[in-house]
Amino acid sequence: MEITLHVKGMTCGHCEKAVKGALEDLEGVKGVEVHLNSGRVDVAYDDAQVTKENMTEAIEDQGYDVVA
Ligand SMILES: [Cu+2]
Repeated sequence: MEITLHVKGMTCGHCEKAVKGALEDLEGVKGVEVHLNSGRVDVAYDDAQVTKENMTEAIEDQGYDVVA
């Protein structure tokens, strides 16, 4: 499965790393690509192991907002 999340508040490489790292720490996440300029985050995942809600929580825990 693949999903694109729209994340608000990422401004630099540190933000990118924080979001990418938080997602990669989730069981079932296989790949993360962060597009800093557009705020898009592409995630490849196993939907038997992890949900969009899990990803949203992980990102929000880092201090960023998931807008879609
Ligand atoms: Cu930053």
